[in-house]
Amino acid sequence: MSGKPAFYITTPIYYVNDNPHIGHAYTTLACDVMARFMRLDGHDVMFLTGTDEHGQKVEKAAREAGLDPRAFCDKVSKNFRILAKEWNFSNDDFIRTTEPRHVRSVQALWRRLEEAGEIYLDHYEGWYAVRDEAFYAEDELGEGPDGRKLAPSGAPVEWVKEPSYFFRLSAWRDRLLDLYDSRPGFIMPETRRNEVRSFVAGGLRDLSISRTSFSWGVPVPGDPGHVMYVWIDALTNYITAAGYPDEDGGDFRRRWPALHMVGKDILRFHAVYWPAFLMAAGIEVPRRVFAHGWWTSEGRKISKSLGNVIVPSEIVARYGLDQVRYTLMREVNFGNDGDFSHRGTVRRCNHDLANDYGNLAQRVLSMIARNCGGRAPRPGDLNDGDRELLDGAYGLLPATREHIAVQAFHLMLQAIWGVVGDANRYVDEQAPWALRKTDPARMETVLYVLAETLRVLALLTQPVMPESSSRLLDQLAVPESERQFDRLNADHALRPGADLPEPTGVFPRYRDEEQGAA
Ligand code: ME8
Repeated sequence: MSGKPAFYITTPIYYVNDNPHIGHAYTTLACDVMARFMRLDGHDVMFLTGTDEHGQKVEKAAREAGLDPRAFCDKVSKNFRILAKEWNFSNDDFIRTTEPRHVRSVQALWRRLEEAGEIYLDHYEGWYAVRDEAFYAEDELGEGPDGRKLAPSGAPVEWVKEPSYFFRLSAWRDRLLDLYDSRPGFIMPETRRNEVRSFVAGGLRDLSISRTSFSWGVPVPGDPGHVMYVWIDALTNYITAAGYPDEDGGDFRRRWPALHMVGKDILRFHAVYWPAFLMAAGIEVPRRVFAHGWWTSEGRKISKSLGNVIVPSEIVARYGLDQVRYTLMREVNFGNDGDFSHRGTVRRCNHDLANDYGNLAQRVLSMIARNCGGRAPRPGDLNDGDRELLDGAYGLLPATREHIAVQAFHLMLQAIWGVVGDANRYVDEQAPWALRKTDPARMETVLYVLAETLRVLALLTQPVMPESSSRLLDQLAVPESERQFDRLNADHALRPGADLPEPTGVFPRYRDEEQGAA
């Protein structure tokens, strides 16, 4: 067993009623960046994603596709695996709720809750939205233009009346409030925490956790006429993948608890139901639930009917993978809503990547190739300006760590780009091309300082842009074994005189034929 601190991060498991779109890619990307950062920073990371395959919504989608639910799930789940490959996601596991390991786990959790007296059999009568897989109270509903009742999400609801097992959620109100109050970082961002807190403070109803009117789900232990409510099934995936129900053997105690990254639409399930289930079963609650914002496309809600669904593989083909990864992580303050637009993406590709970062690298590496015989420059004594740039670069590790610890991906990138800007100003001020004739020794020092700054930058951009950063590090002859964050200091600085390969550009400009480059 490794002595490194463990870190476990999860994406929601996605419904297989639909193919992956930008929203799914976004959540998983945020987790991937976090997982990559923590791995590079010496943690023993587990990063989980997967698919949510049971319930009425999936059963209905399968029927509409003319397929048996299992065959349908196999087919769509595969598309999420393909997405993970296409987007270079580094997930360590991919869970499907139809797998035997999960069925065993969720039945074990159910039994645990039953033994603890947290489950009772009764009748459910009320509103249900299949699209949300959620129960709603009368006072939560609105009305559509045709007078039909709608859930707050806009999903149609239907009246359901059937026998059902219930979880004693109402009894957990005060303990949930204590949890939110004693651990302010449990739900983030803070505005979302306040929303959840007031929802819970308003009182909780017991939760219906089984259904009898369809069969595509995990059978309730001892009463197979019922299948479990899809959310108790789905949420349990997070402990299944950590090894539950083997709590004492295996990795469970080391892995669990996790940081759950979710969209704001499913915060209530993660921040209310899930910790209540866990506390009731005597299992530790998650480390944190972070709810990020919602993407629109060119200012409009993304929906199939508007025909503006953003297909992850299409934007990658158009702008480049690392370009899209960077744009999504930079364009929006993580936690807020954002708009994905062609203009915005081109601006990020051309301005931040091609001009600022790419051009810096290209200028420095090609000056080194031309003027230092293809070797890393040999520095003389450093002056204050040289040291200032390098100190700024080395200071990025503590700064980015702080941002990552609160999932502020945009601030992490802003901090890194602060040093990119400093380095560009330094090149202009120092004008190494002029020093070539007047003071070649000083030119070598300046180019060395820049190359070392680039090494630091390329190490730090790895979590967001793994492929491009790796190409930059190759051009600086940094071996794969020296790309961990413990190398982000002067003790591991670029070796003067090291052979460097021929430089090539890493961030091409995006040229828009119709609209001209932005
Ligand atoms: O809710 N902007 O699955 P789901 C940002 N199976 N993120 C978006 C988005 C958008 N426009 N659209 C979707 C489920 N997402 C359940 C989860 S977990 C135990 C079970 C992302 O396929 C966001 O993360 O409907 C949202 O929470 C998730 O996709 C919903 O995926």
